[in-house]
Amino acid sequence: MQSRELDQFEQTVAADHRVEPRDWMPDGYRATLVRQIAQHAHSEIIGMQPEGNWISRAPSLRRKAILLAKVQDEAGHGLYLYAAAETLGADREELTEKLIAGRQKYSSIFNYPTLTYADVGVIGWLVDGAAICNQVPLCRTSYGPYARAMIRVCKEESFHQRQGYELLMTMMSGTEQQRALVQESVDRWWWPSLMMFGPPDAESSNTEQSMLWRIKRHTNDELRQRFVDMSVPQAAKLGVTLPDPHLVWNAERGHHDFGEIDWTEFWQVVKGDGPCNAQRVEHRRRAHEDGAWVREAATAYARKKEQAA
Ligand code: FAQ
Repeated sequence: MQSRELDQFEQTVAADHRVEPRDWMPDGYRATLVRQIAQHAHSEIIGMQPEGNWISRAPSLRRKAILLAKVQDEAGHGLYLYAAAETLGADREELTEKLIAGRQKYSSIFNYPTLTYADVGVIGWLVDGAAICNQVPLCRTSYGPYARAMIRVCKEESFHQRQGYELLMTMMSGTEQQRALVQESVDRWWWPSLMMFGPPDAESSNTEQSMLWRIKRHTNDELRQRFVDMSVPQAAKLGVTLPDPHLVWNAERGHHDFGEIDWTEFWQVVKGDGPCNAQRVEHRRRAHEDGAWVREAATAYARKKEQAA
């Protein structure tokens, strides 16, 4: 016989109410959330690196200020998400150690290099665009603290996407060379952006259960399709070509058809063998070690305050 607690949990999820930290929840639900939220937090923190690479070389003070603010926002998103994972009993220090040891994942997209300044605009447009597509439905995810964190994160990501698109619009109305830089960058980032949504549904080990628990509200392929349909008119308005000869409107389906994603490349990157995996993790490890004195000082200060109280 099913326990009263499980009944109550299932009713909460079925009624689209939120599960809160003190509520009873199945172990698998808790473990899935810790896995997804930790990966999401790690992605935000590692995701600071590709764009951070251009802060010192932004072409004007205005562009530098915008980029600094964006990268700082990503740090903030990582912190909300680590805090959400802590409400499930996860330990932040342990999560960071697992990331550095390669035992927890982060999004494949951040293992590609940022070779030109146009990449800053294209990351804003396509990577933040894909992130929004994936995360807006997570504002209705069944776990309360994650859903609430997503509301603020999505507002900021939308702003990021607009700044990327505005940067690209400016470059596209510039010189021939600037337009060529944008096109070259779109050619490199388009396919990795489609990979952000995860493996095809048939190979997605977690989707079915996560949909039943209403952690995920749409499948990987549904969200990828939504992103393609959203990006095609944006690319046309911008004046760039998406690098896929099979990309065509299918009136019957009411969606764009698109070419086959290179899933061999995707799994290679996910398993740690992408162009920048080693560099990204090494940078994170160094930053963590360099920050040890700050954590020690903050802990000592908190202890002192506690004793004084
Ligand atoms: N990269 O069964 P599924 C951002 C793994 S934030 C690496 O389909 P699931 C903001 C997956 O973990 C971007 N690994 O998995 C920003 C699983 O492995 P596991 C991050 C991937 O969880 C913008 C295995 O493959 N966003 O961009 C990837 O149901 C600009 C099987 O996959 C989030 O994390 C991948 N792309 O669905 C920052 C959103 N895809 O753990 C800076 C929340 C799959 O079983 C600059 N997460 N894997 O060993 C999600 O929505 C889901 O976790 C998915 C994957 C959709 C990513």
